[in-house]
Amino acid sequence: MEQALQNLLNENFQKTLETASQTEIYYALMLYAKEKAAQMPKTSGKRKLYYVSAEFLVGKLLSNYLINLHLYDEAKALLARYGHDINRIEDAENEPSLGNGGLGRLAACFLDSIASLNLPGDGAGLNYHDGLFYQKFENLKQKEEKNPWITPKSWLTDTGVRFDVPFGGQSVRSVMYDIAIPGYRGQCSTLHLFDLETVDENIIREGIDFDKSDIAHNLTLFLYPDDSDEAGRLLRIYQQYFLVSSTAQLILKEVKERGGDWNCLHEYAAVQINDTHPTMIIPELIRLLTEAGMSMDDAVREVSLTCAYTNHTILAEALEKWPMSFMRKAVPQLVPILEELDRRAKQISTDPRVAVIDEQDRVHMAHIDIHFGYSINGVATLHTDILKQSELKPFYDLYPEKFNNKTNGITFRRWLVHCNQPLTAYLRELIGDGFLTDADELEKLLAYKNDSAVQTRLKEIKQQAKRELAQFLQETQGAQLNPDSVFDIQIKRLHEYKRQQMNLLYAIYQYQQIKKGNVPVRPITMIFGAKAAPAYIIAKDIIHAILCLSELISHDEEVKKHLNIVMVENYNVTKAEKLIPACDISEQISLASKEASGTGNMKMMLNGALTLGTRDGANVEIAQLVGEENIYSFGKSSEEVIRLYDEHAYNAAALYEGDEEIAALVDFIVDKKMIRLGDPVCLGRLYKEIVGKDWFMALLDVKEYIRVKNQMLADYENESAWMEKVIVNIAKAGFFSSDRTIREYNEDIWHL
Ligand code: 26Q
Repeated sequence: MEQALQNLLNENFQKTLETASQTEIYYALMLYAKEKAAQMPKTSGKRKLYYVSAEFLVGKLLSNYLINLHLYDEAKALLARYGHDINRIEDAENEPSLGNGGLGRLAACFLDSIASLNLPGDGAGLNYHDGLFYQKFENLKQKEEKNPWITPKSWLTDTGVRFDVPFGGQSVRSVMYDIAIPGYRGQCSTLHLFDLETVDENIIREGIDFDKSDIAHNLTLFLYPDDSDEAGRLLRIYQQYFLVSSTAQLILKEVKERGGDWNCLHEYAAVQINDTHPTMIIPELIRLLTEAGMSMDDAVREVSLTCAYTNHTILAEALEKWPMSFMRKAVPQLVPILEELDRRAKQISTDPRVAVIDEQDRVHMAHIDIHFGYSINGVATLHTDILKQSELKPFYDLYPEKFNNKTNGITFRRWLVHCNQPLTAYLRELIGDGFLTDADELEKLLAYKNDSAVQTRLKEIKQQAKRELAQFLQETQGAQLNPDSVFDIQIKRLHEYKRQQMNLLYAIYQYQQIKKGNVPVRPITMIFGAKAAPAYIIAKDIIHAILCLSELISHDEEVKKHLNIVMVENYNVTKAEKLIPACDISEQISLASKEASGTGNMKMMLNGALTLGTRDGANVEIAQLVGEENIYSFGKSSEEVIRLYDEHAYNAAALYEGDEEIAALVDFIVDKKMIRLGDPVCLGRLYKEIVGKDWFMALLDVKEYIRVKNQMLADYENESAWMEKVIVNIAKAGFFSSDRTIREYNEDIWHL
């Protein structure tokens, strides 16, 4: 490695390991790792998987490559000999901002597992130049800025492959870039990222503003452009079609190159549709096959045997339905196919709830997937049950055999080995290396749950991670964290259903208690990390309220000794990797029934945090695995919540008016102390939303939440009892390895 790096530094920068800057060393390592990955074998097999997704939140790649190529320790030692810390070298890498949250990170974990399990499968997505926006805080508010990440030398490789993508009236060209995905002790997969040949970053104006109708230049600039107007919504359709048309052409090209026959496409290809964003791949494949001479019946049958769909949400507003008028404008060539699919669906059932095109002339993307795909899965047991029993019940009655559950997972290579090296090293010392390829071996740790030496050492590893996080947040945003306080962390996209606002009410509760002289036994650090969609007003108001309270406390000498509120700027994968090892209390407090699975809950458990959670998503499975005594559950059940919605029986105003304690918390949002610091319009709007509507029922669970969180804080003081629970949580996390999830996808759906 040493000689190779010297050569690369010399060729590219006329430098040596002695003279190169950290950035130059990063580039040399990148080129070296890229070359090594290119030499890895690629799995082949008759049937190949295409995982199609609008998001791939891969995170920084250097360490991930080095770990999976088994070069990490060598690189670290080599750099140390030249006076460099590998972590500082990694700082030079930009994080690709190709995703937004759980669904995108899941896709990245899945690619890692597919490659590590030697399955023939690649990912297909878009090469957004500015990705998800960069979040800045200005005047205690979120401000969006562009987030460029591509540099002249990067992990991307231009494959030379080009496709024409026809839109109504014009045609654009896609360029296929590849990123290699090396598996751990496995082979190498590929992430194909399609870019627009004529993309032009110069059309971006102030912030993230640009001409949304200029599709010949804007298609691959941003992930989820603001879709609050028609031009923005049309752009989303253009983007989706650009992705699926390129992918469909790639699939057919590869099948042909491998000597396959399009007439039995499903024997050569499996397409996993990651939420409804790539759904148009179904009509697009049918269009391409019929244009090549296949009959409509044959094309529909083959495509239906090829495509499978994963549902990630039951929130009505996230279930995509597009007006047919948009489709006629953006993708007129698909319209006859969509109408044909609608006719066929109506032959199967006349129930309007399962129509492809509804009475208002809107096309329901999920309905296409279910009628014309061979599998539909939810992402946690509870979520799949809700899909079957309520959300998609009419479909379950039609096609019970298509429904299946695949509880999400995470790759331990990134979420343990990479992000928590001290914990990994200690686990290897205790239970050997086996857990790195067989995650269930973590259960060997159970033998040590009462071993005080092990508890002490694990506690020390946690303390070290907390000190490192404190230092990082000091350096990056000037925050002062006390590593001896409890670290209570909620990191995820900002959404009302995830209830950051309920956590804010807890912060207000603590603030008021301290003001009354009831100080907590130990200082508490409440950490938030979240981006709000640019057009999601209330979500931005919640961020503003959190920042106002944080500001208020930071100037209050009396309170700040006991309570510190920190909102991490621009929360992303890189920051998650620093936050997760430092977490004591993992906040998983969504309104029951609304969080399909959650994956942060799994990452924090694996890194020795205890969950404070509702009985929602994968929290339910965590509770089953660790036992009720090793998790802090609270809140109304999903059945109760679903009943409240069905019967329109939830009344936030009544809860507010009938309970002085609740009222005191909510009122504080518009207290003079807050108004003096913040924007009265935003704070007033949030107050009104909670009192008048509270669609995600924060007031329903807030009192029990406060009680259980206080119990948790009290329990934290009993170190050995706490650490025993921590050990059980780490030991039981093996189930949540994405290797297990991917094995299940392959056995039940893909059959590769
Ligand atoms: C839809 C229509 C218009 C504009 C945007 C969208 C849109 C964009 C992104 C809808 C949904 C998403 C992302 C969803 C997501 O990340 N879901 C999460 O998926 C995780 C992986 O399965 C789960 O763990 C989380 O529970 C779920 O919230």
